Amino acid sequence: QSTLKDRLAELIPAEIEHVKQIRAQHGKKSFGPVLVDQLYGGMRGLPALIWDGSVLDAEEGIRFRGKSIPECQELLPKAPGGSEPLPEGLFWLLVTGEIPTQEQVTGLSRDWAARAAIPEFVEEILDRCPPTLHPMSQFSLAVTALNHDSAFAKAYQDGISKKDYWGPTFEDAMDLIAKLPNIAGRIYRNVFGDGKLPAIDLHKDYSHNLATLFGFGENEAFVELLRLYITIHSDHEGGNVSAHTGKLVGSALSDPFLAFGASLNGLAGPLHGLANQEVLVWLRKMQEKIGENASDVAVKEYVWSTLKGGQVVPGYGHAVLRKTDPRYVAQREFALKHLPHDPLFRLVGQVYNIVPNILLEAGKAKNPWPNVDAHSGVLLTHYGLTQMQFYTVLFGVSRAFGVAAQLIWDRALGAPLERPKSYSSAAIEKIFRDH
Ligand code: NMX
Ligand code: MLT
Repeated sequence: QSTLKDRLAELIPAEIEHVKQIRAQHGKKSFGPVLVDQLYGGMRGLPALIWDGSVLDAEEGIRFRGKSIPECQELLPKAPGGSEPLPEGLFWLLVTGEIPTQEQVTGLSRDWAARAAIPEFVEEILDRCPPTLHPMSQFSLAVTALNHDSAFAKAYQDGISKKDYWGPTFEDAMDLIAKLPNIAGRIYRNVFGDGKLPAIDLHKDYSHNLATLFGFGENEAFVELLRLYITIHSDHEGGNVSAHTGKLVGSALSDPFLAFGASLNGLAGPLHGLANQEVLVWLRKMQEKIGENASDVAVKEYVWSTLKGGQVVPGYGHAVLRKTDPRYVAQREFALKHLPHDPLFRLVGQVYNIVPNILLEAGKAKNPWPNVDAHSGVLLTHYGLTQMQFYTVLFGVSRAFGVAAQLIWDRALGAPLERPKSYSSAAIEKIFRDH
């Protein structure tokens, strides 16, 4: 059975030829006009990036290497007795486009567990952070500091040839993913517990170890939730803020730790990954204001008051999606199976029946339907992970999978420095003055 690195080494030469052929055949073809509105409008819909791990369809949602979430749930290897996909398998799929065997997935679990230790100075950085520093800022600090031992940065200093970039990038990508549980676990225990961490078990899978570090390793349903959670949050094509930032920073040949540290800073924004925290804050405020088991009328009034206050309803809307996010659906199905009577889950269901109609009536949001963040916090809360300021860290652990996979391919395919053209408003007026 080949390892992931062996398999990549086999795939890379053919993919280099494949890309050459695409560029020879289609390289000079236009992808359609660019509207001035797109320059001012956050580049919505502008085709600008290559991203192989996943593609997002506005109606259908995400497909990882062509596979929908239900297909991944069916096809990817599971833990013994489990029914959710192991994120190890999803990473193999993102990197190679192939479904791995159980043995290959176990190999990745072992490899990541063996690489999981973080340097002592990174532990000290985290231990010195005030508990009032947001967990995402701590996370980004620690990931950036891992650059100290980057194989890519060292190889570059030693004069590595361009054609060999992918090897040390692969090693850094694997180290990055492997070390995130110890970083996330340490932040969680420092901020919300007594700072003491159990050791990684070299024979357990990634999600089991992550759950153990948080103190929930004995709860098999929670471990299953983490497997699903990491899988569905891993990748959402290339244009979202965290993925695009990682690719952009990586294009300067900053190593994967620097690149993904930058991704995390983008994920920490409330319109992106922080929305999972914001949803819980918003639901709790709603409960304080109108009580638990509130009527539909009271919930409607609360939603309108949010909009009238000039705020967004967190967890709703999307820059690309125009239907309910299949990641929301996957989490809803998990909840229906494992926690159908949870009161907060019932509130999320009530909100789902109410918010889209209000957003439609308000008439601004292009997509009134829920996104992934509308559901994730409720599931974590159910199992006792109630500290909402921590939720985006879990999104960050997951997003490393997608960004790392693309960074490996970018270096393998010799992706150039990203440097699009910008214009001033004065320049745009000048260009179109005579038209
Ligand atoms: N609540 C209230 N207003 C909204 C919402 C919402 N959930 N979604 C969009 N709008 C508004 C938006 O603020 C904008 O208003 P204005 O014209 O005054 O600037 C208008 O509707 C048009 O926005 P869209 O073109 O529909 O959305 P856009 O592509 O600009 O932004 C989001 C997408 C996701 C940033 C936006 O829908 C939003 O702010 N949602 C709430 C925050 C959220 O859930 N973010 C998480 C996204 C998923 N993730 O994990 O990253
Ligand atoms: C994501 O998972 O990155 C979010 O849904 C945001 C996006 O795709 O733009």
